[in-house]
Amino acid sequence: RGDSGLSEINLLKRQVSTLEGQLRALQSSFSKYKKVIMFPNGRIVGEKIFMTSGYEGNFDSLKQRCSQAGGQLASPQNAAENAAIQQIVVLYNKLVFLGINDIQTEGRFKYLNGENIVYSNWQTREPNNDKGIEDCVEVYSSGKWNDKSCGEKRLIVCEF
Ligand code: 293
Ligand code: CA
Repeated sequence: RGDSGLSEINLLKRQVSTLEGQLRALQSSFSKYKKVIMFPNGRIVGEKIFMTSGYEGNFDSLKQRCSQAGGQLASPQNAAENAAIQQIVVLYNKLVFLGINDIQTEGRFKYLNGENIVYSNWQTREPNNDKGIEDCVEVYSSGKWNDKSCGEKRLIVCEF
């Protein structure tokens, strides 16, 4: 070994340094592409991406469209995620439907996978199941939630 071992280490050092440079370039490029691709219809919160296409429809239609795109209707699990959805509501000046409903059991709001919700941001005196027909959840421009009839048409926001 001796000399040949040392030159092999130096070769590896040069290769690592080259890779570090390439990784930095890729990271800065990716950071820019993220901004470009999110403008102006999407928001990134941690690992989650919220995106609207501007489409409006009833709950079933929105649910189907998100699923078709390989995502699901926006289902905020914390205040930061809810704020991202609120920003889209404000930007489009249109209320959205979340991937949350109490269709199965009145008063027990669940995600589309059937699990009970872990976060909520109800408007005061909501959910009120007005006229007994409100099983879906819309987001106001304040970010607050209201239960609403699933047959109403709202803006789509999917999460990926
Ligand atoms: C009632 C009382 C209103 C409330 C409304 C919504 C409908 O009309 O204060 O804003 O229900 O909950 O979803
Ligand atoms: Ca309501």
